[in-house]
Amino acid sequence: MFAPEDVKKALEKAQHLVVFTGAGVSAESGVPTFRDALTGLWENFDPEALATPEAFAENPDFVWGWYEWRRKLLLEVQPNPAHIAIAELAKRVPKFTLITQNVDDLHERAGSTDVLHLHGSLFTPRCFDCGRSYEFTQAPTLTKEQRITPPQCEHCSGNIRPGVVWFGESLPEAEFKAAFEAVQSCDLLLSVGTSGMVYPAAQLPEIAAQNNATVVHINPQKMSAITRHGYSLQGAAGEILPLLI
Ligand code: BV8
Ligand code: ZN
Repeated sequence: MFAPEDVKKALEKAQHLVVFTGAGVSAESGVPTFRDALTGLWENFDPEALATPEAFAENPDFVWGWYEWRRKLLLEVQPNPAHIAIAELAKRVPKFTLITQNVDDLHERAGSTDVLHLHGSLFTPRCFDCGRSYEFTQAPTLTKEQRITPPQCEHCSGNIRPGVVWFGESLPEAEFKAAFEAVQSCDLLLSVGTSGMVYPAAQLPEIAAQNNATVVHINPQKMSAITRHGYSLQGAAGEILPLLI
């Protein structure tokens, strides 16, 4: 049985630590995981159908409403002890890389810097047509789940879209390249709160294992049984990660 003590030993020796996170690291802050974010208006929708350029082109108000709903939820929550422990871990090792699938800003609000957002962010909207970036002028106004007409681009009056990576869209090149290089050279990788279902991000812990890094999954579920590599530290990130500091 792999214990926090074993990770602490590995941390003391680590030259390059990679922390790879998913929705589970934000769960204890009250941020619904990707599938749980489908409430009310969006309840009966499959995320892979909603989080696509096609869905936005077809139904911009419906999709924009969903993202404004998630942005509103984020403004009401705080980073949790897992985010704070990860920011602290960065100071304890010679080389550190933080890779996330999350589109929230809780790692940054906990003090982490240079976070590699593989799937974009809810805070970097841009024009769907000309790609120019857009600055939010106000907090989301919606009081309940509702359709909202996206703002218009001041350059080409195209619809403004969320700055996230939708299914079928390629990941941001620089971030993916940096993440790929990091997992190939790290000696310890902590995979925190991810079900490892979405590709190509889900490959990263595997590549680290193939490069002889020690891989530890921190998740209430026994992930090593699912990924067939690495160790499992079963439990909530907000309870386990502070034990490593
Ligand atoms: C692309 C942004 C190609 C949007 C997201 C290979 C095989 C099969 C399919 C594919 C493949 N390659 C590509 C695909 C298609 C697709 C894909 O992977 N589909 C899956 C569903 C089968 N991938 C893509 O489309 C990608 N693009 O491939 O482009 C291409 C190439 C060239 C040119 C053009 C195109 C793009 C994928 C990105 C999609 N965008 N997010 C938004 O947020 O709205 S994905 C989104 O879902 C998140 O970012 C995240 O990645 C994923 C959710 O997963 P998790 O974060 O792991 O969360 P989940 O809820 O699943 O699990 C939570 C876990 O936490 C659980 O394990 C739970 O036990 C645990 N937990 C709960 N509480 C806690 C906890 N753990 C710790 N502590 C707790 N307290
Ligand atoms: Zn435009």
